[in-house]
Amino acid sequence: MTDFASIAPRLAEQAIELPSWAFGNSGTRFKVFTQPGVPRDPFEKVSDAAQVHKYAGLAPTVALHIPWDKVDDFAALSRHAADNGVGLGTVNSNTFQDDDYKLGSVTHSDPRIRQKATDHHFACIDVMNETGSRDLKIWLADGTNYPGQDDMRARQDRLTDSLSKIYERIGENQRLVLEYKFFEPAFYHTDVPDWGTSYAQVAALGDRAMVCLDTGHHAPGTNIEFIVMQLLRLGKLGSFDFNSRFYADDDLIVGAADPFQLFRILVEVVRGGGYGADSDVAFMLDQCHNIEDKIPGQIRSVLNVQEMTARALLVDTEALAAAQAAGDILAGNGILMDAFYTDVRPMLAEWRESRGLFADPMAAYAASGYGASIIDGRVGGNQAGWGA
Ligand code: PSV
Ligand code: MN
Repeated sequence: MTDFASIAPRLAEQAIELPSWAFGNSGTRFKVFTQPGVPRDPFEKVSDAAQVHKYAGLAPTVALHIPWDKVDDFAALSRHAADNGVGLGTVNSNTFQDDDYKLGSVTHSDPRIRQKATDHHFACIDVMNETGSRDLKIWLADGTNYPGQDDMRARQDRLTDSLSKIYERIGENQRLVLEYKFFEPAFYHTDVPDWGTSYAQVAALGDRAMVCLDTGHHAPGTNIEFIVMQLLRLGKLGSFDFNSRFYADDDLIVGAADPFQLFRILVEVVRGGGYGADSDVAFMLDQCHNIEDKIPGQIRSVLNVQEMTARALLVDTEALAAAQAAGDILAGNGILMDAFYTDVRPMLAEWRESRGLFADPMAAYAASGYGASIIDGRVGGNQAGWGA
């Protein structure tokens, strides 16, 4: 197997973007739980995200969600991020929390509502221009609940039309990334349910339109690493939204439900050139921490991705290629499993220390007192959550 020392330099190339919404209150449709110390505004969300980077050393940017993270002065938010050692990243649009969008947003049959949804994306691009963000990430709740409710073909055509208007607006150095999800909140059909639909839509737009793969957005049993391989092969994998699921869009800590799946995904990422300084594939988390502490939840998450990345980098690719060429099934499988079963945690701890980082980021954060300071300090105001 490849040894850790030879892959160590590559680990420094990793950057994982954090979602601002991971730091706000969240829950299920049954209950949104509040936690003491939760941010009251985007500035405090960025401060919390900066803690994750301070302790884990691999989460240098924060994704924004508009309008949840709308502020009067985005330059001031960018400065606040920089002062805390991080930057602002992807801008996520939101066309799923307005009564007008009950029957859809950019796919709606009413041109007024389609225009409203398109204008919202234009406003997101204005934010990107202020923050210097590269990616506009679009996830649509559009779909129907009943057969016959609307014409699926017409909706797909309206989607193409709206996306092309949005795409025309993005700058030369910006990208549009279109996320897919197979169900929810629409239950009969979803307008962008799968990678194929997202791919068909973005391929028609142009080079700066890519697919976003959210690991939680597939039917049980889907071979996600195959999709990763295919999108990388086609040059259309724009970004990852990492999280874990047991059942549906659970948004649990990445690597918690099925670490082996995360490993397999990262093996294909590395194999396909989607990892490292030369790749444009964005690694992001899209998670909520409904019952556990949010900042340590995010620290644990980025460490999980780092651990599985290290294991993926450890795969002896030469030996694997030889086994595959020889048709040696068990050798090929064994080479992959050797890397997967390597406990890289002690080596990562040493590697972190050698770079002036904390050997144990979870323990260092716990000892820092930051958690208690925000509980004491954030008194009054309205905590951020799914509406703000
Ligand atoms: C809804 O399913 C969702 O979790 C999507 O994955 C988006 O990326 C995220 O919300 C933020 O809009
Ligand atoms: Mn997502």
